[in-house]
Amino acid sequence: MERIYIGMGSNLADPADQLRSAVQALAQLPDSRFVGVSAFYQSDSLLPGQPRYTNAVAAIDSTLAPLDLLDALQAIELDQGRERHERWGPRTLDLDILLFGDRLIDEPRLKVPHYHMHARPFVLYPLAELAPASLQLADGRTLSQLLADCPFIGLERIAP
Ligand code: PH2
Ligand code: MG
Ligand code: MG
Repeated sequence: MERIYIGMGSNLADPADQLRSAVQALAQLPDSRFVGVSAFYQSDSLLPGQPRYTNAVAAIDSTLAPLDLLDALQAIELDQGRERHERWGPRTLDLDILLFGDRLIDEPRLKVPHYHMHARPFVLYPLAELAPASLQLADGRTLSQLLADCPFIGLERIAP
């Protein structure tokens, strides 16, 4: 079993409800055990002119291969009405594999650790609710060091 952290985001069609449904779906993944989910956090979109996002992080333990997990997560996104038009467009549900054990994955379909997670407050703060502060990311920095460089600005923590 490897510990996997999954970033969740939504900015369409009742985002908090989308995240709650996603949690139910993650709990049904084959060959996996659901570990937990952070609180939900609201923030403005990185791209102007889009609705505000609700984000959270979930943790699972799994023996699934990374690309099999990616397939399963994309199936959940589609099931919840995800449509891919433009990159970074508004979405009903986005499920991103942030960390997969201590693996470095560089495949055309999947890069882990997730690009940009190191500097996104809406990823790091929910992640910190589930992961130890000593967690090492690929560049050798710990989660607590990354948080120190990532002020809690523009985030609103809401109950799940
Ligand atoms: N995801 C994006 C673009 N902008 N902004 C917030 N606040 N949260 C997101 O998850 C997010 C975003 C594309 O992945
Ligand atoms: Mg994303
Ligand atoms: Mg994504």
